[in-house]
Amino acid sequence: MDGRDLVRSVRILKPVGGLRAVRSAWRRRRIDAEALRPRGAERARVPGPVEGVEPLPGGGLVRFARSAVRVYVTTGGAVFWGWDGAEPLPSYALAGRPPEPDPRAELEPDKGGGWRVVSERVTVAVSRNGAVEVRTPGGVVLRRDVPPRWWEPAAGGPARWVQRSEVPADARFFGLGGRAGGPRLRSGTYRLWNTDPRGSFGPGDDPLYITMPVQLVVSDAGTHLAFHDNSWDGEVTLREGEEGAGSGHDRPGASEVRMSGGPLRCWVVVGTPARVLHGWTVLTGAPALPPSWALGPQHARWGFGSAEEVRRVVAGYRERNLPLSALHLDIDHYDRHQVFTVDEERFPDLRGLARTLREDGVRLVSIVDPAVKAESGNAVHDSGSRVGASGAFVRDSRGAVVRGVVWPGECVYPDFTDPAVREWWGGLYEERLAQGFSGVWHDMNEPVSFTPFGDMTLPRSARHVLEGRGGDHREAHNVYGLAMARAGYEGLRRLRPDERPFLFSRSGWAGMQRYGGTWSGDVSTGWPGLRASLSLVLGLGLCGVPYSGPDVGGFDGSPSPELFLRWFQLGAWLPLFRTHAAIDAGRREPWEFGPRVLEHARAALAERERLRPYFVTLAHLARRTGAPYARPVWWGSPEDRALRDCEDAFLLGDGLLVAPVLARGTDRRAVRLPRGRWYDRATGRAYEGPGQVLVDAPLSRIPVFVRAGAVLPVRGGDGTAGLEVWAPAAGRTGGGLVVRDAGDGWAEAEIERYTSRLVDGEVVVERVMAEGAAVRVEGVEVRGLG
Ligand code: MIG
Repeated sequence: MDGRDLVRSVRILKPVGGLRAVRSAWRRRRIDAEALRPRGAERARVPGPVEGVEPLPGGGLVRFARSAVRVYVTTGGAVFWGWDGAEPLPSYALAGRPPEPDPRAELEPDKGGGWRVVSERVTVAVSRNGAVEVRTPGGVVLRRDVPPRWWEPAAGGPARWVQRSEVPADARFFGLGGRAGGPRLRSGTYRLWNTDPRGSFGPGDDPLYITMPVQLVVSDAGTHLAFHDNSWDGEVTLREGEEGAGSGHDRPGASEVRMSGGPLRCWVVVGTPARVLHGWTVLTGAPALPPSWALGPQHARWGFGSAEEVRRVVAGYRERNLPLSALHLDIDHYDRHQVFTVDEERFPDLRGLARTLREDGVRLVSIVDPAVKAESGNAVHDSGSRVGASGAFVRDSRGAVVRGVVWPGECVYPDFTDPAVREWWGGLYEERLAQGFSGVWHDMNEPVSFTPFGDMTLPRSARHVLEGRGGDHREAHNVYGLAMARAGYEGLRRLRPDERPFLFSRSGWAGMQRYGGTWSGDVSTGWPGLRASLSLVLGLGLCGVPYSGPDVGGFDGSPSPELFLRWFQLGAWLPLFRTHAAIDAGRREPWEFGPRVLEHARAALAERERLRPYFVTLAHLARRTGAPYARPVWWGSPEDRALRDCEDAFLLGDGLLVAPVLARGTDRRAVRLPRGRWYDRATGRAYEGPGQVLVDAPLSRIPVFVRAGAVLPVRGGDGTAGLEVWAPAAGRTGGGLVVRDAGDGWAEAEIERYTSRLVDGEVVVERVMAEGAAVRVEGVEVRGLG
């Protein structure tokens, strides 16, 4: 533990009683030492030489002297391989049944005594000693796994393994869940263990709350996603390659995945970035569609203190005519920090408060923590103790309920990997709905138990049901938040079947998008934190989780007015747009930073409101295609190497490019544009990409560009729907998709398709109807002409 950790722990432990936490940490250490034998002597193993093959649907089984690998291609073009009998199921990541093997794909001999499966979109080859290669249909190698290696403890127990892979020398890595130092993942080691970083984090802190063995690799040869479906503690070491400047001495990029147990199985999806994300959501599920109010501005704070303060804050927005869609209540509205309770003294009539806010168009969102106060008399504790034969709470290897320390004091932890526990827990949200809440915010679900030293989580030996298979926390830890999200989402669906749940969760794993989104967690206040918050949103989007956003203004301390404003201006263009801060941090209401910041924040809010229909469209498209709202600038042109290294701007859907200000004292900034014509949305000036341009970035706004020809759905100040159209470049056409808000239920909204073209110096916009007929749209607002 370094000095900073110590300071952080003291800050955390003071309010909950340090002694208890120290005791709990010792208990954890003792119980793990007793239950988890040291690994002792280990035997190393590699597959050895090939011995035979067995054709099976979509591919086959290749047998080696000391292992076998099942490999197949699915109808959607995703490739699966699993060693030592590993199959796609069981899996926490997959959405139900895995995709079917492609019946046309067959195992055939490959050069050098190996075997391969050729399909329309991808070829996968297994060499005679167990290397696995993924190639494009043209035969270019995208990824080459050397034969894996296992270490088996002689005394029994989980085998650990390592898988080394090579990727092209020019490749860039992205993903691995939410990483603060990205979005481009530099050479280094990234741990796979969901972690509360204690206090607040910056770009150098790793791992954070959401880790995933998902890597998105972009190179000249193509884009691919590799997913090692294994939830155990592990680490990934990445090394970016180097090109020998034509000397022929390229050093390939490398990935080394090390897992401390669990299956060695891998999914690979290849194609354009859009294809890859689509394939990924076919595998792991479509992102939940947030209700449209969740795409509006939201405000939170730990420590609002009382109903009066909440009313005062909401009135502050209304008096200044600032839009506000939702207000979030943190743990301080609970009765002594206990989940599913209300402090009746400070919030005497929460239902009434919710009702009046709702009349003003403001919804209430509630924090939900997983840890339950270990005290009989606590209703959640008592009802949980009656679930099934042994109760809902995680037990240790001796059968005693595991106790940790969180805000309410000594706590127990629901085992969300048990279907019966999920069902019980989901039912508890009835109380939240009855209090008038419209959505939930899951926190502390890494899960956290405060400790002054070591890992702030449950003992590694703690037992989990794991859907009936049984296992321990080493396997369950990383999917704890995911399983909690499932419990909450399914509970809300049962309780209120006509409304789409609004849920976002601090921790999670591959597939969490099925249940909702996430947020940055406790990003530290400062310019580095601002940068880290963009990294998280972009990286998570590439892992299939499109809805997220930072604590605008940073979690701790007090941002300078300038920093707050720049954060606010970025947040306004991200899916979750929420101001939030810690109990001992400065204020985050936009009027707290002086009149100038207020006016500029007002402008950012107005832009957000104007583009709400665009955000609604992007939410629908994310659900249907897996494409995140906020995408790295290389999304449409991954072959542009300069764009792969660009981390200070992003695309918002197909139409916009947002270039936030991430440094102090900026009034101009360089922006790297993808190919094509782009307009500065504020000045209307046209720029031709690809290339770098220098544009104004005054305090009043951040640079936002529109793609020439774009058709964007907007909402006028009076609430009327309209289209904002930007002239296509001469000889080019443009267009856009629009999906309108169909309410907060489950009605399927139709996709409207628009095209734009130049006819005699005039922009013609047409709506393409189902039968291919085109209907001219009159009266649109066209910009960028001359
Ligand atoms: O240990 O509920 O990330 O958003 O305000 C801190 C109090 C617990 C951490 C969350 C933060 C929230 C805070 N929580």
